[in-house]
Amino acid sequence: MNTALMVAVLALILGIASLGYAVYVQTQVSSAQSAASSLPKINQPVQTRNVTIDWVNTFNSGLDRFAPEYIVINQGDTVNLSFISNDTDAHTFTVQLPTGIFQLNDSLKGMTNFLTGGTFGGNATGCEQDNVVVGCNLALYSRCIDSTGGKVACDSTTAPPPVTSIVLTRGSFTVKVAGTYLFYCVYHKSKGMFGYLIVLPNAGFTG
Ligand SMILES: [Cu+2]
Repeated sequence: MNTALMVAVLALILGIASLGYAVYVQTQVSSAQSAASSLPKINQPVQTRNVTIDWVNTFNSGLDRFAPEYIVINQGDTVNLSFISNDTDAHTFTVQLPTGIFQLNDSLKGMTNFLTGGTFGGNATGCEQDNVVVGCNLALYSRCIDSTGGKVACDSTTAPPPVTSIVLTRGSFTVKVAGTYLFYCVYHKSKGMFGYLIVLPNAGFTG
């Protein structure tokens, strides 16, 4: 088999595998929705939930994933979200809510933009809450580690490459409409870096 044919066959196999995964996830969500609709509404006081979500390489596949891939809350709940990344690629947590886009952007100077192959020249500015641009607070919550294990400023020009970043961004949102919302990374959505925010119908929410 010549190289071009092998590449084509491999691409086909990978395509089928990723399509199968997407169908599997959708099937799981659809069955979850139908299962939820057959249950009585829950009746819980609204609450604030502290949720941490990480970037991972699932099963050493080399593919970017969120961990966890599901967040389950009750209608009316507020989520205080912490989004952690220790990759050299940039990642976002992005979700379209009824109130607008909510986005945390774990991108730092020196990180790779997967979509362009370029490198970010400055810290992220793409953080939004209810469609309004807000500060990403990256400088406050991030730290970078150089090759000797020492902590250095993430925008340090003296930090020897490769620099491993541990980035933490925080934000909060409230969801008043029950449903299933897709969250994703704008850079790696096509590679499967997405998950679902499930908001259960809640009679205890009267707002
Ligand atoms: Cu990503």
